[in-house]
Amino acid sequence: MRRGRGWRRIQWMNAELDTRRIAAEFALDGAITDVRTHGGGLINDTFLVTTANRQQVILQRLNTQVFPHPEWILDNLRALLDHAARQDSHDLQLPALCRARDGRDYVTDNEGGFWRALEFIPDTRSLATLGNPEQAHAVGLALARFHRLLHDLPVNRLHTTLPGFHITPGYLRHFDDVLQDSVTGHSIALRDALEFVEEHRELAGVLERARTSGQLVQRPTHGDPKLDNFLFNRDGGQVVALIDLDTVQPGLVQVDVADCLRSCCNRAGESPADLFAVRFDLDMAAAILRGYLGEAREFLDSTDSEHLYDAIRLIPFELGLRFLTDHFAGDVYFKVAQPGQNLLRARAQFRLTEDIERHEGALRRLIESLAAA
Ligand code: ADP
Ligand code: GN1
Ligand code: MG
Repeated sequence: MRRGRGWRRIQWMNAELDTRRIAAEFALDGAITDVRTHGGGLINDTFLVTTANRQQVILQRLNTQVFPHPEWILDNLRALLDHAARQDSHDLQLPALCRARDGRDYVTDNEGGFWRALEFIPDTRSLATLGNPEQAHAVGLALARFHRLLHDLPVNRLHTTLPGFHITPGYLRHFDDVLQDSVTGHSIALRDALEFVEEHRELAGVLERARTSGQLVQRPTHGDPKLDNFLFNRDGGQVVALIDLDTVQPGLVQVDVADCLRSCCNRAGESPADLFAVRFDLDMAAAILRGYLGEAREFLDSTDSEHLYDAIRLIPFELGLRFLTDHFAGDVYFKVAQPGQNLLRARAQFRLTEDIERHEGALRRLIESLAAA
């Protein structure tokens, strides 16, 4: 049956009413005056809620297909916030959890939805792309401050909220399974992407081999430090907060650094209008690494930095593989605005990987000189 515009409007109004009802279950200051969708994340649903007393909170429905135990996310967040509160001083704000009226810090709905609300950090902005190396330096510094804040939190205090996250060989196995069951015809774009994966199979295990042989250790990590999860002050000169803490779990700090670089140094974005515009911006990378490594001495040793280049090359490949798998699987994991977007995203990450490979010598020299400084 074809549904018209009127039907879609009713659906939208019902969804808005449901969201308001959920928001009202949190202990907010004043009556709710506005609820609107917010941000452009690919996994959860985010809303900005405003009350008559001008309180603002971020209300989120966590994606329970992706996070099998959403309550573990809150356990981790509490562990992280308590740990941060015990430090004498730290230079990074983290969003506090809002209580629900029943005293818990989450609300569930009748359809199995899992909701939580966070304090809105005011007077900030997130950037779509980095404007200059000073901003890049501020991002690197903030990520190092986050890692430093957490490095003495015993890693076994954290749940693994997302099993298999950033374990590249596991993504490759899943890709092979999905591809086997797929009936999609193979266009030139698809054939190129498949060929890229074939050429990079060996790369997939590079960090897992280092981890299982004991060269790299797991520590508390952010898991998703892409550019829009760094909140800048109004003039865009400093990072004041790091948000989107759902993937905080045991992992490799090298993966965080690499994920941050693949997001910040690709100024054409994740769904570029022109694939040929995708580049790895070496100047931005240098500024981020300078900010990060300058601050990270307390918890990084030389073996840690030796694996940085491998991680920087691996993570865009891994993300491309995840996007490509989702394209074959029917866009079941990453939200898309139109069909084919996950294929475009995959191709963009693969181009980024290629550009990183072109800069291998320069990147290795840069890391070595900054780590030795
Ligand atoms: P997602 O997991 O979907 O990426 P985020 O937690 O990153 O969701 O939130 C989406 C966007 O909402 C962010 O990029 C940011 O602009 C805004 N946002 C989220 N949390 C806060 C907060 N506590 N204070 C201010 N803005 C926030
Ligand atoms: C997802 O939730 P969001 O949009 O911040 C994904 C990340 C990817 C990112 C790519 C839990 O992050 O791993 O790098 O999309 N998060 C999860 O934009 O899978
Ligand atoms: Mg986000």
